[in-house]
Amino acid sequence: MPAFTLYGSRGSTNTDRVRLTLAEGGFTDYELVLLNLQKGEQKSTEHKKRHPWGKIPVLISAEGFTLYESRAICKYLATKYSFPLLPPGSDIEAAALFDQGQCAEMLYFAEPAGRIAFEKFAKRFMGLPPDDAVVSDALRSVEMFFDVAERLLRHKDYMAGNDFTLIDIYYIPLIQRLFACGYGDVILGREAVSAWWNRCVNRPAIQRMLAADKEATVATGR
Ligand SMILES: N[C@@H](CCC(=O)N[C@@H](CS)C(=O)NCC(=O)O)C(=O)O
Repeated sequence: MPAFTLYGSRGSTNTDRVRLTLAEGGFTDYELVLLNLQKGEQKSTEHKKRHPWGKIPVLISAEGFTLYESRAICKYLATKYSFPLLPPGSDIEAAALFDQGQCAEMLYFAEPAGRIAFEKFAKRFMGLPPDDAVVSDALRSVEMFFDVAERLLRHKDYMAGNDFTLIDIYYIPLIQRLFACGYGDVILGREAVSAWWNRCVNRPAIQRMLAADKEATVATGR
């Protein structure tokens, strides 16, 4: 029996955050159950018992422990299986900087980047046109975010300090989505941000997972 089941969806940035964490930790003893969001499988009565808001990802351990929210799942997995992706628990300041990095990622980056991904990517599959006003407002926020990140990354290698952590992983799926939507310049147009991005995506485990996903995308024609 696998250690846990991960309920997710293909092409879901929140699921990919967890999958990248597992890839980086070299952990494979789990089952991935894919729900079809277009068919609304995440809103079934059965799935709402796992996630009261009817979303993915959700982790259920072999013992029945249930957890939702991608970042909480990533942190749980890194702690439980000792992936070297968290600051040492004994270093209170490093832990505080990690929490600070998570808040900045969620509120200042993922919020506007998620709006762009929804308008320019998800809506395509719903047969709806993007709202250009929402996109340009969100793009302005993302640009402003990376202007600040550019200054910070001139003095540290990674988002939460000098080590690669979960915080860096948290960015990867939505940045990839920005590239897919034609906004890669927000990264490539900034020297320190671009160098940080290369450090992240050139990690062997991350490279392998992204390459496998790219192949799967080509094979399914999405
Ligand atoms: N903050 C949540 C967001 C979860 C989320 O919005 N998941 C999306 C897929 S990427 C979803 O389930 N969308 C379908 C829906 O809301 O019905 C997390 O990080 O897990």
